[in-house]
Amino acid sequence: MHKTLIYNIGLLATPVGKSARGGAAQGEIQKLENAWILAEEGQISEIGQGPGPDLEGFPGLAIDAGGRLVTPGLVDAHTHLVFGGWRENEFGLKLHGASYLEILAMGGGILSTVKATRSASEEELKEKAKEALLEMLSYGVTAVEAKSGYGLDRETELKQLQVIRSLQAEMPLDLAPTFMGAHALPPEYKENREEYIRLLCEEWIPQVAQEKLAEFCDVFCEKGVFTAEESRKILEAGKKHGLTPKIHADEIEAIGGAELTAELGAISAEHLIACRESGIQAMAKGGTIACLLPMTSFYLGADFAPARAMIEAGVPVAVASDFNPGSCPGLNLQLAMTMACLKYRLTPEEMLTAVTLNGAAAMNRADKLGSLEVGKQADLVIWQAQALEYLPYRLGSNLADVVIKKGEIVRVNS
Ligand code: IZC
Ligand code: ZN
Repeated sequence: MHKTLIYNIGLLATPVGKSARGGAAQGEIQKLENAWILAEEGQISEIGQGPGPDLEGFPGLAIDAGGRLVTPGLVDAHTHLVFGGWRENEFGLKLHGASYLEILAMGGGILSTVKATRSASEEELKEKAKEALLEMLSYGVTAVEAKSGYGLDRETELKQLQVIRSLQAEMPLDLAPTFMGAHALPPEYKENREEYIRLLCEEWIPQVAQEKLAEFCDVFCEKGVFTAEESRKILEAGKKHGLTPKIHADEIEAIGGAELTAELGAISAEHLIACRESGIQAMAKGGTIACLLPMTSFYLGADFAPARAMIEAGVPVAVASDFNPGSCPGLNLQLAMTMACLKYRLTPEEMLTAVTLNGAAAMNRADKLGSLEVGKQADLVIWQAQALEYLPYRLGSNLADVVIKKGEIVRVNS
């Protein structure tokens, strides 16, 4: 049996449980000093404090944490991982005053990434996404949600999902695939949106589900993109075929996306910058996780989502990167952690839950990921830090040192 021991942990900080934590519970994490973790076959079998198992003749891999901080591997629960090209030209346009939705309406934005993604080969897309995953791993991220949505035609949407599937087979990260054919209306259907929605609901969703290429279905519910009614229809079609609903809601304007979550039983609503009280109440009622993306707020020069109001209403908050070539070309989740504390006013404890257990729950993987407890996967980070607060405090530095996935060392930064 393959064993791994991580010993001499100065502080082990982790949320606890197999489901999302909301309200006061989001800030209740376990802190164990002078701890050790034993894993067998990639799963945690024992956690203790004090000297721990004898190192002499230990039958497996023994890793000295050097008296430092250990947390669960970070979970990035919202990314647009697979895409062709970049959009640095929009950076200039924005600084000359164009808004995100104006650029999209001019055929740029998502639609320019669609062109680049359609013309890239599966191999090219895979290489590019693989580089991003390796960079994420260097920041201590060990699980990632990844959306399609830059094909907007059957062939390219399937190509993106195939890339995610083949990366899952090769890479030491857990990937959760989401079908997002409803990311924008493709130019070919500009005059015929009903037909595009029919294709999504009656042809592509059934095929994606049948080929088990995705677990979730997501829609960009936004002014000028998909209405709340259209979003409901698409997410219900997904549900009928076993795809769990997620929704991009209230990113720029509140048009009723968050309010749909309770009736749809959405696992998460994402962005929520402009979320209204009625949206927060719907999420609380539906047990929906609010997946917040502070780097996107920063990058768009927009407001920050009302995270404290969500926590007060008992809505579990997750924090993710939103890595994409438009509104957040960055994937450093540690930077999002700092922003979550400073801009959402999350405590370091609430923030840790947001980037671990609640992110895992938004990916329907809280039974095996997102905390360091017996029975969970041994995914963890040994940090260049002694205290939890040190992580959000050191703005912009990469503090991850040793990254461990299923009990194996997969990245060392020092
Ligand atoms: O490519 O602009 N908001 N989708 C919804 C995005 C941002 C990604 C993009
Ligand atoms: Zn997104």
